[in-house]
Amino acid sequence: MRGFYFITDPGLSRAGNLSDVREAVAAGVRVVQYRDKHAPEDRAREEAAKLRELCRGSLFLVNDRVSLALEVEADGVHLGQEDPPYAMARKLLGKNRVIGLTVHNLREALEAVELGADYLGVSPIFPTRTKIDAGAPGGLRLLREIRSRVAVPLIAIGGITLENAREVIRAGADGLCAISAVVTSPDVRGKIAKFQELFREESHRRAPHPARGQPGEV
Ligand code: 3NM
Repeated sequence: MRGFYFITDPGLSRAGNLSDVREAVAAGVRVVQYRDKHAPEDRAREEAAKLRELCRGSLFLVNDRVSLALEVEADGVHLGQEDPPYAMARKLLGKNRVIGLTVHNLREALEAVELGADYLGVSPIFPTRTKIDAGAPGGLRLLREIRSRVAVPLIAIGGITLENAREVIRAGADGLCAISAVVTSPDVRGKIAKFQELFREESHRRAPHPARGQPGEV
């Protein structure tokens, strides 16, 4: 889970989901999430199946749509607080698939860990225009607070750019996602590579976390 976490956004993308995911995989991204809140089922199925194939070497997750994840043999799902409840998703997906949960505060984070979430999306860190209902930003303070209490991987999201990513990593994020900063770029691969470079630069200065093993471990 360490490094850049890619999420599709067909509304913002310059080149489209397929191209973006190809570029992300070429940049060495280890986790790709297919997120399209509006695509009708048949189009979503067609696209997710193609993305699944592109992501054979990476973890391929589907946002929200558990049955779609099963149909295309995704590696798991990412669920928000309003998406299908964790227990139902776990029952359908079995114990080997990954389930990530979005959390907005410490209480939700502790609940998510208690439920058995494989990783947490901590959001939004900074103000974002990409998700209108993202709520008030929790800032780096929220990330540090959750980090101090939780050992599962934390993926930071919301308003992250190349300019603020380093402090997000330093606050304890294992991974981060930047949607608008990446998919609106004419060079998706190059942009992601710059985020990956920050992780490499920062990994040597991270102290080992007793609950998480050595820095740089995935
Ligand atoms: N979820 P950008 S914020 C997909 O807060 C998503 O749950 C969020 O986009 C949440 O990197 C967000 O352009 C969009 O700010 C993040």
